[in-house]
Amino acid sequence: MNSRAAAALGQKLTYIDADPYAWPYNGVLSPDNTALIIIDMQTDFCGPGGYVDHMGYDLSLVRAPIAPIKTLLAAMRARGYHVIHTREGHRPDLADLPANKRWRSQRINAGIGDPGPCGRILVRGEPGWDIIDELKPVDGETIIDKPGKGSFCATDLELILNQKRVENLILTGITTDVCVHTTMREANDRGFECLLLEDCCGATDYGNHLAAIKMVKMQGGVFGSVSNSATLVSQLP
Ligand code: C5J
Repeated sequence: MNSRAAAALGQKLTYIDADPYAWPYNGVLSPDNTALIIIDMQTDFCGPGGYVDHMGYDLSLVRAPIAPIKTLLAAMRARGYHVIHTREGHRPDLADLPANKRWRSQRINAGIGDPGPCGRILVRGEPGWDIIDELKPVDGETIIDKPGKGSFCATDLELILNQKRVENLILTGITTDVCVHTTMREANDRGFECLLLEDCCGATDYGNHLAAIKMVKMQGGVFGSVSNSATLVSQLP
């Protein structure tokens, strides 16, 4: 819906304080046309013994968004917004795992499909692939299983968003510079109006997290706009 149509229906326009522009661009923001997307909050990406832990990265960086997402999720569930969770992972027979992705993971001792303390790394159905307890989906929420970094590649996410008439996407999860960024870029190219919440995402390197946020803000908001969970919750209709 555009802002003129919203005004004709007597719908109040709402803008969330964000950088570099107040979001969404047209002020049309409601639980009907807006979804919270929580990307890859799986043990493999933020839990002990998972994929990221295998690679030796500092887990505190990827665990930092858990508490803010939990608070945000409760607020958005209470207001009736659409909630979508994603999980990166591969079929048990690894038929959807590109050979180069497997090779690169093996090089750094975190072979996708190999056994580890949380089961086979990044394999669907294994304990490490599951969404962490703090952010478990509830009935009625959409779960997207994706083999890649972007949530639109080889999934039915776009079809589902279109069926639900979703126009605005609020992006959270891990990692800021990889799966969150790729998803935001894909969504932006498809015409979705995107908001990245900087305290609700995290990367395996803090400099990369900051750089990924900075990239969004270039060119007047090249992929959308950036805010934080406290601002959003206080201004959300
Ligand atoms: C990565 C992700 N980094 N969820 N996945 O491989 O960002």
